[in-house]
Amino acid sequence: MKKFISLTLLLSVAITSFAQQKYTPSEGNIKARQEFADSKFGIFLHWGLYSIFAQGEWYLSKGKLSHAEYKKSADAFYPHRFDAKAWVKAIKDSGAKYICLTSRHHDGFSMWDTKYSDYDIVDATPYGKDVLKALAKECKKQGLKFHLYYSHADWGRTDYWPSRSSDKVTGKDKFDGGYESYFKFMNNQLEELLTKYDVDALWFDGMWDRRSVNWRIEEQYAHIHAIKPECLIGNNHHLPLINGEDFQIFERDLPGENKAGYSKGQTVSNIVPLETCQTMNGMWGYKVADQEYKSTEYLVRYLVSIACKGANLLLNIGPQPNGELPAEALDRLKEMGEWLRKYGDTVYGTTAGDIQAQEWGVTTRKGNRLFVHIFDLKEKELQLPLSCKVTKAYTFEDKKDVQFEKNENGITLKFDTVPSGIDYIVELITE
Ligand code: FHN
Repeated sequence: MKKFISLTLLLSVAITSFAQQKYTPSEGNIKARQEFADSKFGIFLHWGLYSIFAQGEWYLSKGKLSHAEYKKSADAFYPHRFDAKAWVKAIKDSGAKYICLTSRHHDGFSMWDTKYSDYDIVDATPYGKDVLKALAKECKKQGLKFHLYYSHADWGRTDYWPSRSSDKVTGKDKFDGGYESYFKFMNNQLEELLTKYDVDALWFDGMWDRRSVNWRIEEQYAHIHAIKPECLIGNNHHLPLINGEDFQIFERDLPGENKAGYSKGQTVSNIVPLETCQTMNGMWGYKVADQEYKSTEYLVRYLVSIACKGANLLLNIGPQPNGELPAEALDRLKEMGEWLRKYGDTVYGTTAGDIQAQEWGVTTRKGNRLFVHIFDLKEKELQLPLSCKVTKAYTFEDKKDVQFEKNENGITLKFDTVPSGIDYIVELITE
């Protein structure tokens, strides 16, 4: 008890002085950032109570449901086919280097045995097992990093502010004005996640739900870093980077773009690693009607295009309520893995390419090696606007020389036949 009090005291002293200062990442954190940036590919898993309804993770709010009724579904949550070992193996074989699991989404249901609520997978379901614990253990065993999604928004708690999304939910008591207790609840849960499950990164979401309030976010970040300095913090708030964050998130968009509409005003950081999250079909949580899975060809090209921006892809799967990953998702994981085993050297550990996305494709760089990824070329020649000197060019696949001609705009690659395939890669050695 004494030990606990002094740890809490130490933490709060550290946090109070930390919160006002500009955040300086620890050595371990900087190392973790680099490993994260090099890893380039992770799998996102939106899995929770909402999976049961098979209507996506927003069903409680979009369906204008009663929270009290929705909660009852916990008594039917029995993912008897869940196999942490098989999930992690399939994900590892896809070439992904980390997973990010929704520990608690906006519906407020916790996927671990939290002592701060009974609305969790162990206490409220007949399944009664801690899936987060099983996944954390398997990730460690199979060598994947373990990231956790954590929602700042909560559509059920009475100490969470009224908001556009939570107001649609019926059957719950009114806001009791007690954000202090919600803040404490979140910090307690986060402390639990960090100490019990040895999390490598925390992925926040939901701050966009109420822009006008004081989330005390830097204080929360300081609390996390005081517990585990090397834990990376990212926040999908759709805003520019906030002091204390270790990586920057873009939703359904490449850094610098705003096609999906979430990234308006999100200036791209040149200090921290970047990550784009995207769905494999159209929805984050499992939705029975959504079979619009993106093709492997599209996903490979998307991954490479994100790498060209110097960023990671966090590719989402919505596991089924029975605990299985959908067969369509497993197929894509397998095929992406086959591609990455052959060509991963041109993706992992790379930095942004010298030439940004063109109609024909993209580029990635690793030291003095520049990879030209050709997705779609109609001719046997390709003009590359480069300012660096190219000393050699060959096909990545079989190391056959590719003829090239220097000119005032860079070089022109000359092929015997028009390049084809998912991604025809030419490696250039540059000075
Ligand atoms: O509302 C969530 C949504 O359900 C999902 O979790 C995505 C993932 O990036 N983020 C939020 C919307 O910005």
